[in-house]
Amino acid sequence: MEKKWWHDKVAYQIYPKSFMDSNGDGIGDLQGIISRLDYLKDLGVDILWLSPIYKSPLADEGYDISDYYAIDPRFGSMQDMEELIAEAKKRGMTVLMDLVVNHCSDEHEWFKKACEDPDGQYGKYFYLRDKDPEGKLPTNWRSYFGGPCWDELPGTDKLYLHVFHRKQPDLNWENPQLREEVYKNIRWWMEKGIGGFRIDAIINIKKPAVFHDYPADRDDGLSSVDNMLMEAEGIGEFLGEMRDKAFAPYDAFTVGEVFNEKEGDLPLFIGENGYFSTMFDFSVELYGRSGKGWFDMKRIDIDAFRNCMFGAHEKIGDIGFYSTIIENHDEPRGASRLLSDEIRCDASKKALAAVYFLRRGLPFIYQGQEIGMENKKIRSVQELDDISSIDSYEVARRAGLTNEEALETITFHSRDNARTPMQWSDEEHAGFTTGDPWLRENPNYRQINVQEQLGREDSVLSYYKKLIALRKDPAYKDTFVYGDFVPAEDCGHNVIAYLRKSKEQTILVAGNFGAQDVSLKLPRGADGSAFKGGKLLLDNGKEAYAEDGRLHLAGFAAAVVLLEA
Ligand code: TEU
Ligand code: CA
Repeated sequence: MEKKWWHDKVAYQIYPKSFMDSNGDGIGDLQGIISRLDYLKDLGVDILWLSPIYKSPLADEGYDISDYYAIDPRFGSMQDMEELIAEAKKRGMTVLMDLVVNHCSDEHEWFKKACEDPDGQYGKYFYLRDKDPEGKLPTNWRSYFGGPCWDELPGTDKLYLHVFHRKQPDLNWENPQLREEVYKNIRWWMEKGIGGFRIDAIINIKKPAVFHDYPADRDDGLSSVDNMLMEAEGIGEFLGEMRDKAFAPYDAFTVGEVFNEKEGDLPLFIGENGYFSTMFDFSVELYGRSGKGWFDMKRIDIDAFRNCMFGAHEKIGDIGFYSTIIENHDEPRGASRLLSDEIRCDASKKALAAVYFLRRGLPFIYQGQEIGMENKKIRSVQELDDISSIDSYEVARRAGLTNEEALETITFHSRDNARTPMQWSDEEHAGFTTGDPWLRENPNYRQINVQEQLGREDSVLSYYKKLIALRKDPAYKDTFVYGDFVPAEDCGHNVIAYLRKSKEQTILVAGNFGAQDVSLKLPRGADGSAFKGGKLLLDNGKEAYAEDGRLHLAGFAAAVVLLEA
């Protein structure tokens, strides 16, 4: 595999609205991020992905953009953005923007012009259809955030398509003029000195040639967007063109948010000269999904988590590099979803960190993950900000769940969990703002916060720093970055263990997610002789040692061991 500058890096996702507020209006902003760059540098991260900060009505918290060339005043100014890029660069870090081009905002001027003159140039930027006198919609597709994908184009006798919220009209990628507008914007941002993009919801840009209904899959008579996506062919033409015209001239680093690529498409997406540099491994996020809604999702346990991870590596093999996560701004907190109440503690949070972080791939840390932030209890539906959670609550109620049951589901799955203010200290509002935070903080900030963990040698934060340092240690880097990923054979219940193997080294990464002690047989080396023991490169404060051909792990222990014959 051709080596790239980003292969040995560590990435960090910032959700700007909740990261750090510099002016007391309760909303995180660019100056807030700048004020925490030293914290991020000290943590050891290199690539910063910012969720959208463009001008936006924030109907979907910035994933609805009304001007691709402007910063929303709530987050700051273009000057602040330039300062952030420069200050990051000074510290050897690079910034990624979020590229949200499946849709724009209904407050974008393109959409306004389409409303004024649907048959004109800008009408062709969207998917418009004539209204049926009987009120039948063009298709029965259900939008991701609930309800039909079609709404009235204001002031006209037409409808427009939106696979997300009605304030997020889909852009018509079949129109070459629209595509050129997108590429122009990408190049403009690259000229500003960013490192590249995280690419939002990109699989949705290709629709089937003919729009038609699919069998209804809920009693609302609608059908999941997934069915239409399955039928859509030829996304590669758009993605290849975007790569060649916009990314390649700048050698942009790109990470695709791709949920449902077609069987066998992985090499096209992230193989040699793929459409993107990398894409997220979402196998854990997809686990247990149900067509009925969040309330019907199957909960994941450690054994299923391990199977997802191992399955992903089997699928990708040597094709390319995944980006690995345990959470992001659309997901519950990893420590809450992947660690059940019985096993959640600092040691298991560290074990979770180790097993995902040392996989083959580019690790992303989501803000607050490094201190072990958790889901918050949602007490009432009025408290919810996230449009997707509000819809999912209603879906659960319609399916017959009680208010309490529906809230319990939402508490577990809500996107708001990831969006609560970053917990900097035990001061009021977690040190995030001197004003009223836009979203209520998690009350556990009194216990879980950066200030308390900084400098405490056995904190989750200190452990993340050690993990990052270990992955970058010149003595092992080649093995962690390019070594093969080989599942350990002897992985019992609640244990996740694998080998990272280069020509010179075999490193065992293992976590015990149960309270009982376990022991695993060490594998054989390349020459067939069994490993007898090894050098412990990192522990998590719980007893772990390799001896007499076995690795011993106390309850909740995690170990990274350089194996020796
Ligand atoms: O998420 C995409 C998304 O919401 C998923 O629903 C995905 O399309 C689906 O699971 C495929 O099976 C991105 C952003 O991360 C999210 O915050 C936005 O709300 C959304 O796109 C719309 O821009
Ligand atoms: Ca602010």
